[in-house]
Amino acid sequence: MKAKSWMFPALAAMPLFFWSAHGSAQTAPTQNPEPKLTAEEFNHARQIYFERCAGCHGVLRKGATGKPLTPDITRARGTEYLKTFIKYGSPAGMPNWGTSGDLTDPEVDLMARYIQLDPPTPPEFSLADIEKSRKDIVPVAKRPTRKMNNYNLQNLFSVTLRDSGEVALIDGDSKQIINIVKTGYAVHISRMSASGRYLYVIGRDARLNLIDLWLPKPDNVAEVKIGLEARSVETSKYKGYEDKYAVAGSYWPPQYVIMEGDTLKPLKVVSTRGMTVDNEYHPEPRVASIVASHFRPEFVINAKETGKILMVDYSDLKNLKTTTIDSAKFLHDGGFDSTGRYFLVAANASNKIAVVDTKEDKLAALVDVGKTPHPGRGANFVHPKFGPVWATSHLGDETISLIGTDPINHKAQAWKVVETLKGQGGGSLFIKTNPKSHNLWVDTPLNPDAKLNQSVAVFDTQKLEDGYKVLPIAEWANLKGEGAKRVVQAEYNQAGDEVWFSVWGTKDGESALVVVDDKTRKLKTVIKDPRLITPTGKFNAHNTQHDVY
Ligand code: DHE
Repeated sequence: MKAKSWMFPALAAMPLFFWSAHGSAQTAPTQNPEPKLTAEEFNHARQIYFERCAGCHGVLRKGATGKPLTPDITRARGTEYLKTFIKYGSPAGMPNWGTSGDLTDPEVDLMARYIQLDPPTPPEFSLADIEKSRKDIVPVAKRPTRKMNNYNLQNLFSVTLRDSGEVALIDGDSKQIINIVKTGYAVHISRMSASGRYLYVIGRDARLNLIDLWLPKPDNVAEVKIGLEARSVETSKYKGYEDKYAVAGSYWPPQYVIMEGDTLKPLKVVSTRGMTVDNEYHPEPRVASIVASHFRPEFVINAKETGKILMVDYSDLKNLKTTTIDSAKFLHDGGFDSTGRYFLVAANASNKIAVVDTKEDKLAALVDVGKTPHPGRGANFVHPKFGPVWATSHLGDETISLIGTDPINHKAQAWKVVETLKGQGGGSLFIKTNPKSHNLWVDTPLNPDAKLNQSVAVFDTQKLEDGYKVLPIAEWANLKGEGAKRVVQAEYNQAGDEVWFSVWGTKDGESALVVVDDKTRKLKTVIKDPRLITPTGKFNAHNTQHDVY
């Protein structure tokens, strides 16, 4: 990857002692001495930190999903301690960067030293900067006025190719790759426009791509860089506003951007800096998940560090109205209940799920769950005893919490954990089911035990007392070579009768998609192709467009 502009281009010419001068003012006398890094090492470490660490620990290293890593803490720990943690990970969700093959021993050593230095602060990114970066690849006037291909677009999958900076568009019916589209680095999510025509793809490097699925071969028609680091994008879905606006949230700078849906022209940038739910100022409240309300012309924008949920009314961008809902820290990922009215979002470091009523714009509840909930978008099903529930698994323990979501017919259970299941282990990232299925799939890609991170657990939602079965997904993929083979994120096809898993290999090695027959839980097919480099998230067009999970 190319060096970023905020990577201090003058650094290479600077003497080494320049860096060792930083941070010493905060250093307590009992701490370890500040490690020395060459300019080259510093730049390499900063790049690794951006790609691997910033998401959990924050650009300013104040902590969120991961622990704070400011020099007052890291220098008290010292290089050897930090190296062990980075190399082997922890069952609470810290990946085993060394033993997985993602980082070499010298890189582990480098990172252990780097995080004992003061974090550099990247620059801001204004509306003018965003507009300057925008590319009108196929102007609206030159785009088709009707669908120009024969693909069943509702069953198309957008598959993140994490380390190649691309998405694979795969025809869910034939399992053939339609196109490999260039996108930002380590794409995080893909979202569909309300009409189902446009696909929005956001990279970790905050590059947003707009793909027109009506082209003879679906491809990019516009692109923009909305900041320096980002994870989320969504489009306006309320009646009368279909496909009109897109919104993207950035981790750095901490802000969100509302754009024209078909050109990505930025219209409004709003900072999220401010007070936390504990009334302390936070300089870096990163924008985590964003969803579009079905009940009002609003985006539901989750500010991670402040624990504030912003209901942003997009009906009048000049006189922008926002309802701010206090919940808990640190907000991360989430999804709707089966009716689409309630949004359930993980406040992961608080071990809570916040429930927002998007019809009334109010917090419905804060529900205590297991350690560090990480639902992805969660899983909705009808529990045989307690009625409709939404489920989350956890990064920090092996439990799965089922929360009642029906305040009308099952009032006593609404917004309470009605049952806690025991899964394979901690390190779970995503849980999934489908309205047409009785299977509840729970992955464990961040568990350090290869047996767990290479398989998936599946429950029968109608016979939960039977416990789970384990499917050896990575074994079925039969990948060549050593290294990580993490099984990650189940996603259903449009019909809800097959479920796709990524087997996330190393950048230079083989990866695959494994398709399982949902009814028999048997292997249906393995999709392998040299172009499928490190697949992670998969987004079925129908399920993403209609919030089916
Ligand atoms: Fe994700 C969703 C942030 C690590 C794959 N991830 C999300 C969302 C956020 C987020 C805020 C919700 C977006 C939304 O709904 O609008 N993810 C972060 C991080 O900050 C974190 C912890 C660290 C980082 O550096 O990025 C992180 N995520 C990962 C991974 O390591 C994963 C497994 C692979 C990767 O791409 O790096 C990963 N995240 C995903 C996926 C989703 C996601 C596949 C969407 C799930 C869905 O079903 O909608």
